[in-house]
Amino acid sequence: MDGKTRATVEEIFETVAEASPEIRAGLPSRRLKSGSENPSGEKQMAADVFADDLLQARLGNLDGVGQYASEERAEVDDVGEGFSVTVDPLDGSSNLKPNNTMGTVVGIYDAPLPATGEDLVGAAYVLFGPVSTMMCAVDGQVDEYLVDNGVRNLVTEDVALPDEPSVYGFGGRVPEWFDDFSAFADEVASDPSMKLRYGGAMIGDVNQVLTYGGIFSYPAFTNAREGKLRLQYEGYPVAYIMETAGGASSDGTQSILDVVKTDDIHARVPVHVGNESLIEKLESMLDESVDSPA
Ligand code: FBP
Repeated sequence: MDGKTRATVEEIFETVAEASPEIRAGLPSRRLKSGSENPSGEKQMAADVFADDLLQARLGNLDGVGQYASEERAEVDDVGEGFSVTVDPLDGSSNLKPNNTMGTVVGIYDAPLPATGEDLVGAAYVLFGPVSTMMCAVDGQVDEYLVDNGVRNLVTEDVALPDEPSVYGFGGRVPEWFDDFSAFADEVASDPSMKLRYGGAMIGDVNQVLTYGGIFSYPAFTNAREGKLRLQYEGYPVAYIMETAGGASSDGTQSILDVVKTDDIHARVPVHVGNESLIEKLESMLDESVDSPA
């Protein structure tokens, strides 16, 4: 990766880190629904809209950013010349009411949006837990930072997914899972070394997997084969982070990074990320089934 690309990616990461205390400070007074829906038809929280507006203003203002897109706005914003940035401003915002984990997810693409997984030059997420942390993936390496007053302080250099999986979290309604995914879930759950850890915010659940080893899935459903999570804002960035940390990703049949994009900036994708052994097992069990979502 050339120096200019690296510098721009780091500037985007720094801008997101700088905005994060403001996003966090804006949460207590914005725990109510905004009264509007996002382009995917979900009720927006006032906090979703606030975080989106703040990030659009900050990231859109950077010299190296050409496009800004977010889960909370219908169209891609052309803001200048340079990389395209996708944002899920508050991933897991329904966790705001019960005061559970949530975060901000960012993808940086060297191509106009919608882009492909191969166009990613960096991805990151901020996690609002008891403390704010940030996981940044760029140039073949993932680093974890503590975010203090908007400044990133390195805590773990070159994060590597633990070899031995120990936690799992599977999203959605169990009766709507395909039988083959249910069979896989049963097998994971019956492994005495595996514990259920599920919090309802993708980024919190993925961070547990990155920390302890294991698997997170938000699968295809019998009534929604494309699953729930969005390819450009959630699927590609989280797959990039997990694969850079030595793990694997899948939409059920292939790496999420190889999923072919469509013209829909809000397209969805089944998401499975975690240890390679579990992703291989998952793909083999989905392959064997006649009602596999592929
Ligand atoms: P938002 O970005 O709109 O919050 O949606 C994403 C998400 O909250 C994920 O973080 C999480 O994995 C999933 O939706 C949970 O959704 P549900 O509670 O409907 O299963």
